[in-house]
Amino acid sequence: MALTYRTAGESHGPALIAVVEGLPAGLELRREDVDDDLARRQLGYGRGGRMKIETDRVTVKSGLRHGRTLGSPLTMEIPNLDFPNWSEDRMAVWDPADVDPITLPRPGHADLAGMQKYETTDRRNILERASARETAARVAAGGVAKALLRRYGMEIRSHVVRIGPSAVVDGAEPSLEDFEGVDESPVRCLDPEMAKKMVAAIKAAGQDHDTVGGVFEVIVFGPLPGLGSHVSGDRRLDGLLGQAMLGIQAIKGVEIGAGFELGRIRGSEAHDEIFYDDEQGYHRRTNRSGGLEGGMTHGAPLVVKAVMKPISTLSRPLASVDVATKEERAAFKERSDICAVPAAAVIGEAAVAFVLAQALIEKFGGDSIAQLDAAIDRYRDQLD
Ligand code: EPS
Repeated sequence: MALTYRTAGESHGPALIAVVEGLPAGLELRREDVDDDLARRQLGYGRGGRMKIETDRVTVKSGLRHGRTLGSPLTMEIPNLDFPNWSEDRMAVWDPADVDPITLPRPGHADLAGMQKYETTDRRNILERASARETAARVAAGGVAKALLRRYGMEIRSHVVRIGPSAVVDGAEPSLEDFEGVDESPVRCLDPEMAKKMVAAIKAAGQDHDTVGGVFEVIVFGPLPGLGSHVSGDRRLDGLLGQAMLGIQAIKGVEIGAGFELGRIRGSEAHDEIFYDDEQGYHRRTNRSGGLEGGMTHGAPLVVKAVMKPISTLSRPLASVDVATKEERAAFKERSDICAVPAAAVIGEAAVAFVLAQALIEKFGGDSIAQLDAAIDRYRDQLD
């Protein structure tokens, strides 16, 4: 059984839901495995008013008993605490309500293409699902994936490396210990001086009624070698990670390891030479491959970067066209964030975690956690 997840839920509907299927029975889960990441997703300098309304926590509806998975679909629900403010009219579930349609699409959002595709002149029918609020459910699924990976020594961290013009200088790859205080940084940046500049960039964008994007990096420490496969393009982990990252709202580019820089340097500088000693086994002194060769993990940390475009809801809106009248008018204003890159980094962790957990289950299978443990132990012995 492959490991999969599906989310459901609208931004201002009753709740967000994640259904995770294909987990082995007997995996121990703690509330914090999921709720701590949900809380981390809500943080970051530059978030809007909504985060003051919500306190994202899951209620488990199926698949868990006495803190252990049953092997059945795991359903997690995150209520939208804002829903009661919308349930009477704009987001009433059953009763028709007399609400004016929003006919002004925002440039950069799913609005216009969604209205054309799904045949509606009310932008709300599109934006409610396109909203990045949905990522709360993905983070819940990612929290479960992380708990599974942690059991086998894989730890996932993230940090923000650019907000608008302010970027950390490319230096040594951070170690696991370097991430200790990253959640205390208002922008989840490892360099406190750069964090101040990033905060200033967000503040300046806000003062200009504008928004700002950035770049974050996700690192997996201790990946088991041999996850993914070279044998078909759609099984290469690079491609699967790219899909998962680019499937996050507002993500426009992904790099693995040295990424686009590899187009500038020569082969002799681009690859990670292979060494061996009794203590470390096979190892590398560099990690330009970002832990992946031939679409497979090779044991070095997995390093994935992604760029998030500036949020497309502007409080000084860009030009648009009213779909009801075809008149040129400014796009609709909506409550939003100035910058959500620190939150996107947490969502990126979840995306990477789920892909890696899928590759783990694909390789080792097992209906129970004991069967999975045994298969991984055998593999480790074989590697030794
Ligand atoms: C978000 C909730 C949303 C937005 C944001 C992310 O809440 P609301 O629309 O009620 O303010 O803050 O969504 C978007 C950036 C977007 O474009 O829709 C969240 O929970 O992360």
